[in-house]
Amino acid sequence: MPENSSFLTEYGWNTILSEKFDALTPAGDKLGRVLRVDRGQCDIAAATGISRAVSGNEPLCTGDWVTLAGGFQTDWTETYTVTSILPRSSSIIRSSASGKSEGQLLAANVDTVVVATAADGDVDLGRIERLLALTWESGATPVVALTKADAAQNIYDALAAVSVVAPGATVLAVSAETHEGMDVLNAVLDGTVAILGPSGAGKSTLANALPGHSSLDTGAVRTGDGKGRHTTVTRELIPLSGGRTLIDTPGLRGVGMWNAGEGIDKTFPEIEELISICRFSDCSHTSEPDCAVRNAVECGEIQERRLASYRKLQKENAWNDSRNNARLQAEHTREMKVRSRQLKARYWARGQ
Ligand SMILES: Nc1nc2c(ncn2[C@@H]2O[C@H](COP(=O)(O)OP(=O)(O)OP(=O)(O)O)[C@@H](O)[C@H]2O)c(=O)[nH]1
Ligand SMILES: [Mg+2]
Ligand SMILES: [Zn+2]
Repeated sequence: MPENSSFLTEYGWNTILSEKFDALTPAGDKLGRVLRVDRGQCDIAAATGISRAVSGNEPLCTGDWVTLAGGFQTDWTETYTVTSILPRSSSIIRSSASGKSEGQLLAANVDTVVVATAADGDVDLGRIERLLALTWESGATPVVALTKADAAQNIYDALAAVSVVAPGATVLAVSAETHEGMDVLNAVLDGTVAILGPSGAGKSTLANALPGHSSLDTGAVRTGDGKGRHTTVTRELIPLSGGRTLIDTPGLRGVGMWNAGEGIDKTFPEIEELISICRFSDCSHTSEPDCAVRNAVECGEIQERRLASYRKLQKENAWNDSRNNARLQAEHTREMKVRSRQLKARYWARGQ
């Protein structure tokens, strides 16, 4: 354990991590956790308190455990340099919004993901499925929270619809206003918790209503379309009670699939199960005879919408995979060219 680690305990440090990371920490370096990243620098929690750190070469992410060297004094604060990122137990990655063929890391070392959806408007089932796929893929455990239950037209209908798209996940109705469901939510949150969902879903309000000392900014939704105003602008890690931590995130505009094949399968287990009993092993579940998936749709066991959603996510994932593979291939070719040029130059120099 780093000396004076009681402060870090509030940020999730424990004996299991200590066993894992102590050997990986260079002598003289300190340990820290990334709370917030902004322009090449970040806020970190270290045993001595909260400080600033300059990022190293690799891109950092909120939730990362890092080793630190330094720090030198700048004005009032001690600034460290990040010397390495410790192995991540989980990474939440979406396909980057910029359309580049790279994934965007949203949060690291997350144990529980709260998929937040406001129950006072139309519940977007497709978005819940997307968030579940990237949560399952990351290795974290999802909890779907239907927020603003106090303002819902019919919370039971919403719960029923969401339960269909979230097999294997806990689905809860909660209200930060009346505190309905908050005890149950608090009980199922474990370790590092990340809250994901669109702007205005009530993510920051929910985080503030959990036991802890959080005072995250919240903002009213727009009148008319009920959309949020993107109040939260950075991903930020804060302590919760009992050594747990929470990462509040800005509202997600889009959630693209990134290397999420297994996550998609786990999101649609009832479809996955049927695929193995289709007559043809390469069945596309469109018009083949004895297609178990189509049969299940026809007799109403599986919703048409759900099958369409499964197909869409798979297609998108395959497309992003292939773009990523093409990028990796191009990088590899470039690297090989450079190496062969270097090798040629060396032979040539030796021959002189
Ligand atoms: N009635 C009701 N309103 C809520 C509840 N939770 C949040 N709200 C309201 O919803 C609005 C948006 O809440 P935020 O917590 O800022 O939403 P957010 O998901 O953090 O939004 P971004 O930071 O923009 O991504 C605020 O006006 C909140 O007061 C709730 O349980 N009940
Ligand atoms: Mg917010
Ligand atoms: Zn089939």
